[in-house]
Amino acid sequence: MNKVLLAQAANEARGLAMDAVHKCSSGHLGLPLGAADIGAVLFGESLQCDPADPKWLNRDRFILSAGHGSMFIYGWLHLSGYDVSIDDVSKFRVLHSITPGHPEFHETPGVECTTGPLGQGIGNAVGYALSGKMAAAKYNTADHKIIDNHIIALAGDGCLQEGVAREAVAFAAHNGLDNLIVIFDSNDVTLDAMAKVTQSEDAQALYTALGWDAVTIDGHDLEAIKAAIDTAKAADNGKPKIIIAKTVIAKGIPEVAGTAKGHGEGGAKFIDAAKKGIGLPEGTHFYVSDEVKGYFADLKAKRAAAHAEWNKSFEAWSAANPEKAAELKAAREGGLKAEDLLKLIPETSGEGKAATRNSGGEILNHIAKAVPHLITGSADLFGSTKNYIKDGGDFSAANPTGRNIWFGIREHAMGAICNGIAYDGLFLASGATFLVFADYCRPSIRLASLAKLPVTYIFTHDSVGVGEDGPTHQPVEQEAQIRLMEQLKNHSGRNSFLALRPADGAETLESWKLALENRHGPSGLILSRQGIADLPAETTVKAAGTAKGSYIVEDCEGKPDVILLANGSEVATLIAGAARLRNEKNLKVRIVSVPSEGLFRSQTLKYQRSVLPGNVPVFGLTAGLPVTLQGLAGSRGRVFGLSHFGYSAPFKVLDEKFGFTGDNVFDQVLRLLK
Ligand SMILES: Cc1ncc(C[n+]2csc(CCOP(=O)(O)OP(=O)(O)O)c2C)c(N)n1
Repeated sequence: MNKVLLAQAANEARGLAMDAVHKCSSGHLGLPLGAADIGAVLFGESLQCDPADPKWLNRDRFILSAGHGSMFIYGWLHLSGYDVSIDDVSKFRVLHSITPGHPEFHETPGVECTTGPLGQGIGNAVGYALSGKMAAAKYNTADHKIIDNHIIALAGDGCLQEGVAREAVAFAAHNGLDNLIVIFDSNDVTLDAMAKVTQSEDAQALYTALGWDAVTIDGHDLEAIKAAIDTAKAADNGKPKIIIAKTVIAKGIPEVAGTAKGHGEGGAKFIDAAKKGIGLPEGTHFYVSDEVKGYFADLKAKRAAAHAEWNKSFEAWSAANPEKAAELKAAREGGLKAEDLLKLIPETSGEGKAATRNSGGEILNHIAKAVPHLITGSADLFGSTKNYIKDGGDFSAANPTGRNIWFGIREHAMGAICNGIAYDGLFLASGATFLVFADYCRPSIRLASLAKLPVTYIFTHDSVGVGEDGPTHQPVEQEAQIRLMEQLKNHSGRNSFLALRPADGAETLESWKLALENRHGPSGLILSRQGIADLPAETTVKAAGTAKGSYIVEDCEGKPDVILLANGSEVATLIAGAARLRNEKNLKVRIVSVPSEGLFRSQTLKYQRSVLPGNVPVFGLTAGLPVTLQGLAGSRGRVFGLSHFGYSAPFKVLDEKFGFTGDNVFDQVLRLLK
């Protein structure tokens, strides 16, 4: 290792961070300066990567979990030869630059995750590690080890304090993810204060007790850093590794180094002297020396050569294992043709008076047979969420090809881990819990939406129909919250989330298809606990209608007197009410199912008007907050929903008490039409 050169590179990386933060008068200096020596060893020595091909299958994945230190990764990506120019670095935090305030997936070559919300990156790294273990077990052969890499995450006190990280690190150890290395930038400082104000655990003892290999080093000693990484990489011992690197935050700016003032941009006013102090030529900005440029140019060539060697072995592997190669290719390209897959599913699948969670489980099992890279998991609720892949095996250290992930009671980590799997792009991940606990995963769902990750969330027990478990377990406001994400566009201008609440087996089948085809962001399947009778429409009508987000389930001759609108289990209740309205009041009634308002709003205006013409009063029924359907019912319409928590009682009792009956639909509609 060329220590002199790497120490110089570390100081030049510090200089880049100082200039970038100073130029835009914002951002965080503490981590890029404090962890610069770690960056030098990683990017200048230890990372198995090819800057010319940031998506190389066998690269080490580097995750800056502490995303606020984004100038760390931008600086090192630039220095090590990724397609991040000095001009890009100088445009830190400028609109539409590839160097946004916090790292964003898709925006910058070499950025593996969108990070910044602390702790998520640890969950993502665990997801990457799971994906890596699974891929290695699935694709490596005795003759060819095409996947032989590590996941390396850099995290601070903030990430490791977060609950999502605590869940994820326990999961990682329990599942023997020894391909995971967390480097803890342990600088004893957080944002407001010294870390001792908010934490007092012994990190080495804590992680050791959790089942990690933990080592504490001087995070400015290049040799110690390299030795720790080498040791961690070499130990295939069933344990994830944590390197607790003691560092001085904002090292290089003496006025703020080692204190909370060093965390953000507070040190920026001292940078002229600081740059001089670390040996950068006076008066220069965004300075990189010829020596450092030369070193990294050579290294880039060496890395490309190593990649080329690997390519040979990959080609030999592909020739020897055409089926595996085809599967890997299909998984990486992601061009899943759900239409073709669904031909394999018996037509009757999911039909009958079934709970949509049961139909969903049955459908998932059919799809799993056709899509070998589809995996799923549950937060200790497989028995209820029904998404267990029969004959798929359970993922564990001993069985890394198991397709069922036992996340434990760790919903938030489940979300972040599924995101990590999706970032890696080798497996299609889904995770399940009760709808009411979607709240526990929401920060990860938000990031999946922003980062356009194709994760499917399976949320069952979708209403007060949960019954006896009572208000703690009965979702009311959750659907409305999730549907807000349907209104939020991602950076490609598409709905950032696809929320589907099917009303029967046929709609559930179509919903799964839509979720699998949705490669542009996450999808949520909102499924019932209780049995629901099939809707009266033809299966083909239901399928085509679900694909449009909303459709007419039952119509009348001519212009309707009223349109009844709902999704999920409430559609069947509308049908009961409509029968009385027709028979007793001779009303012309149209019934509309709306599994996804977001999808419906994406249809042509003509289609939307053909379902909801705008000149007919609309009555909406929802077991959620009335606002869930108010947008579709319009100001002249009326939505009957729940505006309060539920109670513990059998669901039939609650349906009567709260008015989820055909008779109440009858009364409410007459009131609307008065
Ligand atoms: C979930 C979340 N909460 C709060 C913040 C705001 N925040 C950014 S950095 C930080 C402190 C992080 O401390 P540490 O990881 O020790 O970073 P360091 O001070 O070493 O840079 C906080 C609270 C955030 N980004 N994410």
